[in-house]
Amino acid sequence: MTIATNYRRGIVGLFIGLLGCTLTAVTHATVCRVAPSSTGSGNGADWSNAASLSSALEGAVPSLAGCTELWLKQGTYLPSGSSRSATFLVTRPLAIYGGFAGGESSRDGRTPNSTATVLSGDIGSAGVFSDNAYHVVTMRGDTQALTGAATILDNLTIANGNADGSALSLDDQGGGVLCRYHCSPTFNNVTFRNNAAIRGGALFHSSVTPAHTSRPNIRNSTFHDNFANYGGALMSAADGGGLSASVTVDNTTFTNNSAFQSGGAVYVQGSSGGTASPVFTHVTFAGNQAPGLGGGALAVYGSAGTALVSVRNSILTMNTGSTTADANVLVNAGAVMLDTSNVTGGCPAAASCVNPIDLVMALQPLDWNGGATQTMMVGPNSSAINRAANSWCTSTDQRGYMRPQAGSCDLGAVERRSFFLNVTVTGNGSVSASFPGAISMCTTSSGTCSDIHDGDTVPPVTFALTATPAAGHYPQWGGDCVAAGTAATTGITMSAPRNCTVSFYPTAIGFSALVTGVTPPYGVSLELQSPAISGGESIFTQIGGSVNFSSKLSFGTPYSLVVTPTAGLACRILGNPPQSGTAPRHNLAFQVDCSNPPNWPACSLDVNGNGQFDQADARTIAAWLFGMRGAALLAAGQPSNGRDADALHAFIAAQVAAQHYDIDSDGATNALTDGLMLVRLALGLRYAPVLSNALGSDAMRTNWTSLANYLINECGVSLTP
Ligand SMILES: [Ca+2]
Ligand SMILES: [Ca+2]
Ligand SMILES: [Ca+2]
Ligand SMILES: [Ca+2]
Repeated sequence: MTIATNYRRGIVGLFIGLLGCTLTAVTHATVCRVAPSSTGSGNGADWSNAASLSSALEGAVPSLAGCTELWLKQGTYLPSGSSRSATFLVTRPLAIYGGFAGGESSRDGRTPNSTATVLSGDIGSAGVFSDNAYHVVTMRGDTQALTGAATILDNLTIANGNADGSALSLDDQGGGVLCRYHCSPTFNNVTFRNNAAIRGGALFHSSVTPAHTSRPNIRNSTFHDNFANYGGALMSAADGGGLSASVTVDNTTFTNNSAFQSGGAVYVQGSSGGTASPVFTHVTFAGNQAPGLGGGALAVYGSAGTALVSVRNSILTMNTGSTTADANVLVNAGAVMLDTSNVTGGCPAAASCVNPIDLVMALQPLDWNGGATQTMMVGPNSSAINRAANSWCTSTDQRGYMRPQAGSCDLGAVERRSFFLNVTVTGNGSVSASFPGAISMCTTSSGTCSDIHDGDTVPPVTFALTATPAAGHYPQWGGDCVAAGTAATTGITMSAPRNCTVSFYPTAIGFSALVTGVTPPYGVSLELQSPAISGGESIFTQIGGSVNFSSKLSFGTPYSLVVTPTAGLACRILGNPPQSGTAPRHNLAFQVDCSNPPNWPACSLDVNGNGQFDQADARTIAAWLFGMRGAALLAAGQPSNGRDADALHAFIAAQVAAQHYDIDSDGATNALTDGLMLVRLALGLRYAPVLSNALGSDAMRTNWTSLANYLINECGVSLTP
């Protein structure tokens, strides 16, 4: 990489850093607040005037009719009335988000938990199922299309619907949700449980006329303990000429759903000229039952129509049917394509399989494993791990964790996490781990050593890291191990990726003072005062000439340098390091100039000599620190007030040699620390934003006051501290 490239990258970084603002997408959603019981005026404008869910869905007053987003406070919502036809009726596009504590001003403030907000059909006698609503939610897209982009149910539970009524009135389908006409909503982080129907216990969708499309999108959701005659959890139905019904299901778990007849979890029907072509990707079907006719996970009915089911990167296991052959899949006309999926017992005779897998998945029971829904974790040594086809990978798993982990995607709805431990060693020493087979070669100059651990072990993998310094050194932990300070050992809990650093520093800090300009008969006495020095101080007296006076300090101890010239001699201690302070980790090199006229330049940031410190000066200094010289330096330093590149260079070089531009006093003058702060100052920034992410790790001036005092008092800059 060229110096110029470095410079450009650096300058871009400087400006991004100092702007420090975030661009936020502008949305025009009209948000209405909703609570199980309305509060205040019930107009939904804020949490103290929360609407009831029914009035918000109906648009009972103009303010509610204009809602495009509903924020639901946590709690249980029942359709109003005791008629079994009571339902939460959705007839216009609405994004319905659950999980609010009540008080949030953004969706991001919610805790992901789909079970905190429950839309329940348990009307009538509480706990009695037979008098419950036929449909907890009814989505009817006949007057307005209910589409995925604008129609969302998110972070909530739909439970206790019981569609055991008449087929004529459609009260036999969709106990949880009945979704008809142009009905293509998105269900994200939804739990469907304890719903029942004759057809489609939790969700039934169909297009009704050829003009409508029915294509729901189900993501990151769990269907458990739903029941029906056909399609215990879900039924997609396209039963008639020109009708279509296709559902897309990603990262979703179906467990312990039952169909008395067929399709324990899912029943897909494309018959009499209809087309049903659902796609399931990274879905776990486990422990579903269809004892009557079979298809514990899936049943397909494609008589005189098209019923084509695609299943990818999924798990079908522990399901039961009427026979072993139909334990997972029943095909009654139509087709099931299983691509890179695990099916216990091997590829079902009725299905077509690409890369079939028949291994023990070691699924764990449905439980909370992170995310908004309960999931079935694959065991730490499961055959599901890294077995999926990367071409079908989703970007996250059901819990919202990134895929892939450990290089390849896992089968099913959950990606078992892998966390890296990275340890970076600098200085003289080594690091070892108590975990068997863990990091090795974590020694002097070896840079970073790494180790990978399972991220879903409960409780998390824990062990100890031990830093062993070379003689005369001590460890300083940083990164995720920063809390260990200078201890020899620290505990590591692999509940997240960990990046630790260990720096081994000398226990003794070098101290030197270069004295110039003392001629006989004049002399100067230097006193280094510190508790770290035996006797409390070290004294050196010099008559004439220049000398390097050196001593040792311990890190973290206070020090003070006292300079006492003989009468008639004037000496200056240059700006860095501070004349008194606390010993840092870097060596302290003082410059004491007693010459007349002074041998060293006074601190000045006015590089172009126009009488003030301005943006041109800051740019020139930053460019010089990035290594630019000659024409490039001159170009960066415009306007240069007539000074040429050599003059600019000579001025800055002398200032850097005198340590004046090491404004954070970390013992070095760097573009991305000292240079960045000067650019920010020249652009008018003041206070903490000047220092933010711009201090050297061993800086001695670490706050605005000390920085401003230095620049005002030593360098003559006009600032308001
Ligand atoms: Ca009831
Ligand atoms: Ca993986
Ligand atoms: Ca200037
Ligand atoms: Ca510095």
